[in-house]
Amino acid sequence: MAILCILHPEFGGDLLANLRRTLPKEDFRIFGQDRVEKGTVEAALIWRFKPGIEQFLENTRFVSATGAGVDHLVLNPLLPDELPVTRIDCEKLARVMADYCVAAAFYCCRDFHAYGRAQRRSEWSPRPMRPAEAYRIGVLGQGSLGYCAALKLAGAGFDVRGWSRTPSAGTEIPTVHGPLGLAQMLPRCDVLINLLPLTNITNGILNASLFRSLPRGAALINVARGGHLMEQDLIEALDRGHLSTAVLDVHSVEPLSMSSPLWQHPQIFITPHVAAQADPETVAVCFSENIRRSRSGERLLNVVDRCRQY
Ligand code: NDP
Ligand code: OXD
Repeated sequence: MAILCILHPEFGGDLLANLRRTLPKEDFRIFGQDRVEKGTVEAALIWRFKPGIEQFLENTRFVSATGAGVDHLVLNPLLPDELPVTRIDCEKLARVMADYCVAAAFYCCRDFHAYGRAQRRSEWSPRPMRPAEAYRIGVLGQGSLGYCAALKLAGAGFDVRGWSRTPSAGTEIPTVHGPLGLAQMLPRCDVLINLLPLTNITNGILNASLFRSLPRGAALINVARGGHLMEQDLIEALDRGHLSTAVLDVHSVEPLSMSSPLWQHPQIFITPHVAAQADPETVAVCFSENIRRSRSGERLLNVVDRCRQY
């Protein structure tokens, strides 16, 4: 039996080397590159679902995402309904994401974006400065990544609130939940950070109506998925001056098309989906543990709830 892989175009080579080191006896095949017999795939490891792979998944025991997000799998009607889906949920990934969120929050709050534009005009124009505790930050999603980011932002001095679907118990961050909680939180967010999973419910959540609920001058940081954001609504909110800045790491189409108006927008800062990458050694170890568990009939780790879609 083989392990079928679709790997990240840039970082996949490193992962394959780690997988081969961790599971030296396994037969790894790359989808679209290596020959694969139908019915011989024991497990699959997928960075992004590619149509056609489903025909090889009929005897497959589980499919693992190579990262934390599983929308490309669980929202895909081609993925067999009963196939267990696992994901990467590790502390190192959460820490790297939290670093990005803290950097992006200071970038917005200390006006680095405006200073970058002023520099390009050779313009010396100091702006008022305030300490971190003067800024209220809302973090959408209080899962592995959102909670770690919220903690690190609070540690940096920001006044942080979190939002989740269900009530969070025993958290060090004040949290609200559900639609009512969101309506209460948004008017007090100088910066809104999105760390929700993309599901049928959260799709398009960063839209004109949500932006209207934010205070004038608020900034948006989207590090979750491009599908959360209604891009035209964001551009309008920035152009009207209702939002000040947006930091976008994720995009509805990746790589972001050269013709996208987001690239040239003066209030948008773009990074190429690099907020956090699961460390290849950790992915290989987690996957190898699930192979062992699946063979010995034990419960898999980090199984996604296919009904909840995350
Ligand atoms: P988790 O599954 O651990 O957490 C999800 C959180 O979102 C939970 O708090 C959950 O609430 C909340 N949530 C889900 N649906 C809703 C809803 N309808 N309303 C309110 N809250 C909701 O996810 P992770 O923290 O591990 O990852 C989050 C996302 O980050 C990933 O799905 C991925 O898209 C993105 N990501 C981006 C990366 C990048 O480089 N840009 C890297 C890695 C991940 P509850 O607690 O009640 O269940
Ligand atoms: C992930 C990602 O889901 O990198 O891990 O986006």
